[in-house]
Amino acid sequence: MLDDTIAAIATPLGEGGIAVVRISGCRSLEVADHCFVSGNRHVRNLASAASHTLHYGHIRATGRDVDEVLVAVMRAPRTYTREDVVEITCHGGLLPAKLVLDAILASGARLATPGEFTRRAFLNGRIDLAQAEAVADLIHSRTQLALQAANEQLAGKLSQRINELRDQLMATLAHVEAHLDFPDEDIAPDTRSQLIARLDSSLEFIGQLLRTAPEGRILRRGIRAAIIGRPNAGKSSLLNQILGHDRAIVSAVPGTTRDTIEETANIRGLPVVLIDTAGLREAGDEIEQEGIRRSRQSFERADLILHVLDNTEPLTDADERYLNEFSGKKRLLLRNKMDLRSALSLPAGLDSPVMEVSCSTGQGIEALKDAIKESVWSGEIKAEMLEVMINSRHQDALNRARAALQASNDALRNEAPLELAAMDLRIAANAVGDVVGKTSTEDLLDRIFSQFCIGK
Ligand SMILES: Nc1nc2c(ncn2[C@@H]2O[C@H](COP(=O)(O)OP(=O)(O)OP(=O)(O)O)[C@@H](O)[C@H]2O)c(=O)[nH]1
Ligand SMILES: [Mg+2]
Repeated sequence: MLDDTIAAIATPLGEGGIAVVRISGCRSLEVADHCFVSGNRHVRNLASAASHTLHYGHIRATGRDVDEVLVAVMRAPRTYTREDVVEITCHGGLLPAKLVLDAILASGARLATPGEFTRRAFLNGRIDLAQAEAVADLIHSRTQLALQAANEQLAGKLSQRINELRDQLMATLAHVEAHLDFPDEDIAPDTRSQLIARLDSSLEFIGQLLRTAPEGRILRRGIRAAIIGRPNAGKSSLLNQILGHDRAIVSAVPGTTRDTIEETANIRGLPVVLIDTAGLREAGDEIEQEGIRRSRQSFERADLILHVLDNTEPLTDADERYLNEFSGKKRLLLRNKMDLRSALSLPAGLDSPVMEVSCSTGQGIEALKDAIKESVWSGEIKAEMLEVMINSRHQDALNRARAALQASNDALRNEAPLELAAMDLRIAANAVGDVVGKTSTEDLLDRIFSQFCIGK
């Protein structure tokens, strides 16, 4: 596969100032030369150009000029893929980029699959699998905090810790295996306890990595916060207030919001998908009832419930029912309309924090944002772990590693045959290696890189 040359449009499809067509592979220069006409009489062709230089000219296909372009020549190995790379900057818009790509494909390149450039960077050893995943995280990140985490991972902060952990396990394994070679000699008690201590410290480290998983999930996927409450409580007003613009219709008529509305807000660096819902009530027409059914669906999928209560009215039976119904969920209770006279008294012994806000004046909204962040961001991560935020694939691998390591540890403690301890240790080391892709199947790579865009 790696001896063919791939090409794709690397910029988003649509209208724009410029677009870039990227080519990678051992025949990149030859392919580009096939349709490039240099505008500089000192540069005969790209194949003779120095690395990391830029060239003006035209792309020609079937005897006609397709576009006026600038071509970047980057020779292996100092490139994104570690192969020869040519990037053709052409005019933006769908058509110029597409025609340039067609010309390149007609000259002998193959259309790249999603993420194939990054896949090559991985296969050619420029980055490991965790770093490749960080490229996708970086592209998809919606807040600066998420971007920062992606950058740390791309820089290899996670990989470094994983490699250290794996080295540690391999060293312990070597130690255990050394004893296997002399089956007649019993392993000395203090050697045994040293090995156990080593495994304990590896287990502790895996535990620390695993504790970053919830935060990693939040940064990558965001959290879903459903805004609930009875009609007219001010749910849509809350959405608008947090977003900072009038997204949802607000009116004094109960039952205004009928469908669920989803918008992503950046709350203290976390991507939070806010879901405004139809107010919960029994009455209402068919449309409203459908809206309420959808509301209920979104509560079930929510990570956090923002329950809006109307400060100007006493609690109704329905309010109390909802207070009980969602008591098991992570939630914040919002006493809204604090700018008006209070007629609401809340029952004692509620298990959730109560925030006082006014969605008209904005009072209490900043404190609410802090509370939202606090409620989902554990803050339990050790300072030195802030640079790593593992994803669900890493979590799965580390969980496997932990189970195997635990088994190995038990085998040592219970003085079971050393072969057993060694076998589990090897399983653990391999599982840890999976995070950075020390061993990886085509299947796994397909799954990871299919999430990329074409041209990356
Ligand atoms: N004074 C005051 N009025 C508010 C406040 N929040 C909302 N309102 C008013 O309350 C009414 C209902 O607000 P909405 O945001 O539409 O309420 P909702 O919960 O989305 O209502 P439904 O969509 O019908 O379920 C509107 O007239 C708002 O202007 C507040 O903090 N103070
Ligand atoms: Mg509403």
